[in-house]
Amino acid sequence: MSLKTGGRQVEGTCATPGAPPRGAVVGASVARSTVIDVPRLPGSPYRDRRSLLLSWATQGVTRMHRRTRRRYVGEPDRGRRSRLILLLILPLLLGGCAALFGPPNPPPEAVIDAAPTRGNAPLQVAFDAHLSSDDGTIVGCTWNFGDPATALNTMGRSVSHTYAKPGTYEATLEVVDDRGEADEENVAIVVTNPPPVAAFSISSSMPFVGEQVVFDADGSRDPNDEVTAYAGDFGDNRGTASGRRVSHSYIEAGSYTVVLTVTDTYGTTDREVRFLNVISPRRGGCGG
Ligand SMILES: [Ca+2]
Ligand SMILES: [Ca+2]
Repeated sequence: MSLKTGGRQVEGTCATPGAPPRGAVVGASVARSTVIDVPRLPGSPYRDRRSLLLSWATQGVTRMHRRTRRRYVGEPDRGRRSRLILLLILPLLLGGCAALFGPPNPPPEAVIDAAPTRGNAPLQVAFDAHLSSDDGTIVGCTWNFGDPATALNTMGRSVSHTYAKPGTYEATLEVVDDRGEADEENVAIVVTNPPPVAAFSISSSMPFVGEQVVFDADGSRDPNDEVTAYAGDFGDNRGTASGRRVSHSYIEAGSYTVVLTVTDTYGTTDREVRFLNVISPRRGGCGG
Protein backbone atom coordinates (compact mmCIF):
# COMPACT_ATOMS: atom_id res chain seq x y z
CA MET A 1 0.00 0.00 0.00
CA SER A 2 1.34 3.50 -0.86
CA LEU A 3 0.47 6.95 0.51
CA LYS A 4 1.18 10.32 -1.04
CA THR A 5 2.79 12.74 1.41
CA GLY A 6 3.65 16.20 0.18
CA GLY A 7 3.86 15.14 -3.40
CA ARG A 8 5.92 12.12 -2.35
CA GLN A 9 4.82 8.60 -2.13
CA VAL A 10 5.64 6.64 1.04
CA GLU A 11 5.53 2.86 1.12
CA GLY A 12 3.08 1.33 3.60
CA THR A 13 3.59 -1.42 6.17
CA CYS A 14 2.53 -4.40 3.98
CA ALA A 15 5.40 -4.11 1.51
CA THR A 16 5.64 -6.87 -1.06
CA PRO A 17 8.90 -8.55 -2.19
CA GLY A 18 10.64 -6.48 -4.75
CA ALA A 19 9.00 -3.28 -3.55
CA PRO A 20 10.92 -0.54 -1.74
CA PRO A 21 10.80 -0.92 2.04
CA ARG A 22 8.84 1.23 4.38
CA GLY A 23 10.12 4.77 4.50
CA ALA A 24 11.88 4.61 1.18
CA VAL A 25 11.43 7.65 -1.04
CA VAL A 26 10.42 6.69 -4.49
CA GLY A 27 9.54 8.63 -7.56
CA ALA A 28 8.62 8.22 -11.15
CA SER A 29 11.90 6.57 -11.94
CA VAL A 30 11.58 3.86 -9.34
CA ALA A 31 12.83 0.53 -10.69
CA ARG A 32 12.37 -3.00 -9.30
CA SER A 33 14.61 -3.72 -6.38
CA THR A 34 17.45 -6.13 -6.88
CA VAL A 35 19.10 -8.44 -4.36
CA ILE A 36 22.74 -7.65 -4.48
CA ASP A 37 24.08 -9.75 -1.61
CA VAL A 38 23.12 -12.22 1.08
CA PRO A 39 26.04 -12.18 3.48
CA ARG A 40 26.99 -15.10 5.69
CA LEU A 41 26.71 -14.90 9.43
CA PRO A 42 30.02 -14.82 11.20
CA GLY A 43 31.02 -18.41 12.07
CA SER A 44 27.86 -19.84 10.48
CA PRO A 45 27.39 -21.90 7.32
CA TYR A 46 24.11 -20.10 6.69
CA ARG A 47 23.52 -16.88 4.95
CA ASP A 48 21.68 -14.19 6.82
CA ARG A 49 18.60 -12.99 5.09
CA ARG A 50 18.11 -10.51 7.84
CA SER A 51 21.00 -8.74 6.18
CA LEU A 52 19.54 -9.02 2.70
CA LEU A 53 20.76 -6.06 0.72
CA LEU A 54 18.39 -4.66 -1.80
CA SER A 55 19.01 -1.89 -4.25
CA TRP A 56 16.80 0.14 -6.49
CA ALA A 57 17.11 3.40 -8.36
CA THR A 58 15.28 6.47 -7.15
CA GLN A 59 15.52 9.58 -9.27
CA GLY A 60 18.74 8.33 -10.67
CA VAL A 61 20.18 7.42 -7.30
CA THR A 62 20.72 3.83 -6.42
CA ARG A 63 19.68 3.09 -2.89
CA MET A 64 20.27 0.06 -0.79
CA HIS A 65 18.23 -1.32 2.03
CA ARG A 66 18.76 -4.15 4.47
CA ARG A 67 15.67 -6.29 4.81
CA THR A 68 14.77 -8.48 7.71
CA ARG A 69 13.84 -12.10 7.32
CA ARG A 70 13.40 -14.75 9.92
CA ARG A 71 15.25 -17.62 8.36
CA TYR A 72 18.67 -18.00 6.92
CA VAL A 73 19.34 -19.35 3.50
CA GLY A 74 20.04 -23.09 3.83
CA GLU A 75 18.89 -23.21 7.41
CA PRO A 76 16.65 -26.21 8.20
CA ASP A 77 13.05 -25.19 8.52
CA ARG A 78 12.33 -26.27 12.06
CA GLY A 79 8.76 -25.14 11.79
CA ARG A 80 8.27 -27.35 8.76
CA ARG A 81 9.87 -30.28 10.55
CA SER A 82 7.56 -29.81 13.49
CA ARG A 83 4.56 -29.73 11.22
CA LEU A 84 5.75 -32.92 9.52
CA ILE A 85 6.19 -34.70 12.86
CA LEU A 86 2.76 -33.55 13.91
CA LEU A 87 1.28 -34.93 10.70
CA LEU A 88 2.97 -38.28 11.37
CA ILE A 89 1.92 -38.67 14.98
CA LEU A 90 -1.54 -37.19 14.57
CA PRO A 91 -3.04 -40.44 13.19
CA LEU A 92 -1.48 -42.35 16.08
CA LEU A 93 -2.93 -39.93 18.56
CA LEU A 94 -6.32 -40.13 16.92
CA GLY A 95 -6.07 -43.95 16.78
CA GLY A 96 -5.22 -44.11 20.46
CA CYS A 97 -8.17 -41.93 21.31
CA ALA A 98 -10.39 -44.13 19.15
CA ALA A 99 -9.11 -47.21 20.98
CA LEU A 100 -9.76 -45.59 24.34
CA PHE A 101 -13.04 -43.99 23.58
CA GLY A 102 -14.15 -45.94 20.49
CA PRO A 103 -17.05 -48.39 20.28
CA PRO A 104 -16.91 -51.48 22.56
CA ASN A 105 -15.36 -54.64 21.20
CA PRO A 106 -17.42 -57.80 21.70
CA PRO A 107 -15.04 -60.62 22.64
CA PRO A 108 -14.64 -63.60 20.34
CA GLU A 109 -16.22 -66.96 21.07
CA ALA A 110 -13.94 -69.98 21.14
CA VAL A 111 -15.49 -73.23 19.93
CA ILE A 112 -13.60 -76.51 19.72
CA ASP A 113 -14.38 -79.05 17.05
CA ALA A 114 -12.54 -82.20 18.15
CA ALA A 115 -12.84 -85.74 16.86
CA PRO A 116 -12.75 -88.26 18.33
CA THR A 117 -13.09 -87.21 21.95
CA ARG A 118 -12.99 -90.80 23.23
CA GLY A 119 -11.08 -93.88 22.14
CA ASN A 120 -8.42 -96.41 22.89
CA ALA A 121 -4.82 -95.46 23.38
CA PRO A 122 -2.94 -94.38 21.44
CA LEU A 123 -5.61 -91.91 20.37
CA GLN A 124 -5.06 -89.35 17.63
CA VAL A 125 -7.43 -86.39 17.88
CA ALA A 126 -8.02 -83.73 15.22
CA PHE A 127 -8.73 -80.28 16.65
CA ASP A 128 -10.25 -77.45 14.64
CA ALA A 129 -11.20 -73.89 15.65
CA HIS A 130 -13.27 -73.10 12.54
CA LEU A 131 -16.50 -72.85 14.57
CA SER A 132 -15.09 -69.97 16.61
CA SER A 133 -16.46 -66.53 15.76
CA ASP A 134 -16.00 -62.80 16.31
CA ASP A 135 -17.52 -59.52 15.08
CA GLY A 136 -14.06 -58.70 13.73
CA THR A 137 -11.34 -61.14 12.86
CA ILE A 138 -9.80 -63.96 14.87
CA VAL A 139 -6.08 -63.52 14.57
CA GLY A 140 -4.75 -66.16 16.96
CA CYS A 141 -5.59 -69.76 17.95
CA THR A 142 -3.57 -71.36 20.72
CA TRP A 143 -4.04 -75.00 21.78
CA ASN A 144 -3.02 -76.77 24.92
CA PHE A 145 -3.75 -80.49 24.77
CA GLY A 146 -3.57 -81.01 28.51
CA ASP A 147 -1.09 -83.80 27.94
CA PRO A 148 1.93 -83.75 30.25
CA ALA A 149 3.87 -85.41 27.46
CA THR A 150 3.44 -82.22 25.38
CA ALA A 151 3.74 -79.25 27.69
CA LEU A 152 4.19 -76.66 24.93
CA ASN A 153 1.27 -74.88 23.33
CA THR A 154 0.49 -75.35 19.66
CA MET A 155 -0.54 -72.51 17.35
CA GLY A 156 -2.88 -72.85 14.40
CA ARG A 157 -6.50 -73.21 13.43
CA SER A 158 -6.33 -76.94 12.59
CA VAL A 159 -4.00 -79.15 14.59
CA SER A 160 -3.82 -82.75 15.75
CA HIS A 161 -2.41 -84.54 18.74
CA THR A 162 -1.88 -88.17 19.67
CA TYR A 163 -2.49 -89.16 23.28
CA ALA A 164 -0.14 -92.06 23.90
CA LYS A 165 -1.37 -93.08 27.33
CA PRO A 166 -4.81 -93.79 28.77
CA GLY A 167 -6.40 -91.10 30.87
CA THR A 168 -8.76 -88.12 30.82
CA TYR A 169 -7.29 -84.94 29.40
CA GLU A 170 -8.56 -81.36 29.22
CA ALA A 171 -7.73 -79.74 25.90
CA THR A 172 -7.95 -75.94 25.75
CA LEU A 173 -8.39 -73.50 22.88
CA GLU A 174 -7.79 -69.77 23.26
CA VAL A 175 -8.75 -67.42 20.43
CA VAL A 176 -7.79 -63.75 20.18
CA ASP A 177 -9.54 -61.19 17.98
CA ASP A 178 -7.99 -58.32 16.06
CA ARG A 179 -8.51 -55.93 18.98
CA GLY A 180 -6.89 -58.12 21.60
CA GLU A 181 -9.97 -59.63 23.22
CA ALA A 182 -9.69 -63.35 24.02
CA ASP A 183 -11.92 -66.29 24.82
CA GLU A 184 -11.22 -69.84 25.92
CA GLU A 185 -12.98 -73.21 25.70
CA ASN A 186 -12.12 -76.62 27.08
CA VAL A 187 -13.03 -80.12 25.97
CA ALA A 188 -12.43 -83.44 27.71
CA ILE A 189 -10.57 -86.13 25.83
CA VAL A 190 -10.99 -89.63 27.28
CA VAL A 191 -8.36 -92.15 26.29
CA THR A 192 -9.19 -95.70 27.26
CA ASN A 193 -7.16 -98.87 27.41
CA PRO A 194 -8.87 -102.24 26.95
CA PRO A 195 -7.11 -104.93 28.97
CA PRO A 196 -5.21 -107.77 27.37
CA VAL A 197 -6.74 -111.23 27.04
CA ALA A 198 -4.72 -114.08 28.54
CA ALA A 199 -4.82 -117.49 26.84
CA PHE A 200 -2.50 -120.46 26.93
CA SER A 201 -2.33 -124.04 25.79
CA ILE A 202 -0.90 -127.12 27.53
CA SER A 203 0.99 -129.76 25.60
CA SER A 204 -0.70 -132.59 27.48
CA SER A 205 -4.12 -132.64 28.99
CA MET A 206 -3.15 -135.34 31.49
CA PRO A 207 0.59 -135.51 31.87
CA PHE A 208 2.49 -138.03 33.91
CA VAL A 209 4.52 -137.20 36.93
CA GLY A 210 7.94 -136.14 35.78
CA GLU A 211 6.83 -135.39 32.26
CA GLN A 212 7.90 -132.06 30.74
CA VAL A 213 4.73 -130.15 30.14
CA VAL A 214 4.85 -127.16 27.75
CA PHE A 215 2.71 -124.10 28.52
CA ASP A 216 2.30 -121.81 25.51
CA ALA A 217 0.79 -118.31 25.95
CA ASP A 218 1.01 -117.39 22.29
CA GLY A 219 -2.77 -117.11 22.14
CA SER A 220 -2.76 -114.06 24.41
CA ARG A 221 -3.73 -110.79 22.75
CA ASP A 222 -4.33 -107.12 23.44
CA PRO A 223 -6.91 -105.14 21.44
CA ASN A 224 -5.09 -101.82 21.36
CA ASP A 225 -1.44 -102.42 22.14
CA GLU A 226 0.56 -105.52 22.98
CA VAL A 227 1.27 -108.02 25.71
CA THR A 228 4.60 -107.25 27.26
CA ALA A 229 4.81 -109.71 30.19
CA TYR A 230 3.79 -113.30 30.91
CA ALA A 231 3.80 -114.91 34.33
CA GLY A 232 2.88 -118.54 34.93
CA ASP A 233 2.01 -120.19 38.20
CA PHE A 234 1.98 -123.99 37.88
CA GLY A 235 0.05 -124.49 41.08
CA ASP A 236 2.49 -126.86 42.78
CA ASN A 237 4.25 -124.28 44.95
CA ARG A 238 7.50 -124.89 43.09
CA GLY A 239 7.95 -121.41 41.75
CA THR A 240 6.66 -119.45 38.79
CA ALA A 241 7.93 -118.85 35.29
CA SER A 242 8.01 -115.89 32.93
CA GLY A 243 7.95 -115.96 29.17
CA ARG A 244 5.51 -116.75 26.43
CA ARG A 245 6.51 -120.42 26.17
CA VAL A 246 7.72 -122.34 29.25
CA SER A 247 7.93 -125.98 30.41
CA HIS A 248 7.42 -127.58 33.78
CA SER A 249 7.24 -131.04 35.34
CA TYR A 250 5.33 -132.18 38.37
CA ILE A 251 6.79 -134.49 40.95
CA GLU A 252 3.52 -135.65 42.41
CA ALA A 253 0.28 -136.76 40.92
CA GLY A 254 -2.73 -134.61 41.58
CA SER A 255 -4.90 -131.80 40.35
CA TYR A 256 -3.20 -128.45 39.91
CA THR A 257 -4.46 -124.96 39.22
CA VAL A 258 -2.35 -123.29 36.55
CA VAL A 259 -2.60 -119.50 36.20
CA LEU A 260 -1.25 -117.32 33.40
CA THR A 261 -1.09 -113.55 33.96
CA VAL A 262 -0.37 -111.22 31.06
CA THR A 263 0.35 -107.49 31.18
CA ASP A 264 0.01 -104.89 28.41
CA THR A 265 2.01 -101.77 27.66
CA TYR A 266 0.08 -99.65 30.15
CA GLY A 267 0.26 -102.16 33.00
CA THR A 268 -3.25 -103.53 32.64
CA THR A 269 -3.43 -107.26 33.31
CA ASP A 270 -5.57 -110.28 32.60
CA ARG A 271 -5.35 -113.87 33.72
CA GLU A 272 -6.49 -117.30 32.62
CA VAL A 273 -6.91 -120.24 34.98
CA ARG A 274 -6.85 -123.86 33.91
CA PHE A 275 -6.88 -127.14 35.87
CA LEU A 276 -4.40 -129.85 35.16
CA ASN A 277 -4.49 -133.45 36.37
CA VAL A 278 -1.10 -135.05 36.74
CA ILE A 279 -1.13 -138.80 36.93
CA SER A 280 1.33 -141.38 38.04
CA PRO A 281 3.23 -143.32 35.41
CA ARG A 282 1.70 -146.63 34.32
CA ARG A 283 3.21 -149.64 35.84
CA GLY A 284 3.96 -151.98 32.92
CA GLY A 285 4.00 -155.85 32.72
CA CYS A 286 1.92 -158.49 34.31
CA GLY A 287 3.01 -159.91 37.51
CA GLY A 288 6.69 -159.92 38.37
CA1 LIG B 1 -14.26 -58.65 18.65
CA1 LIG C 1 -4.34 -102.65 26.28
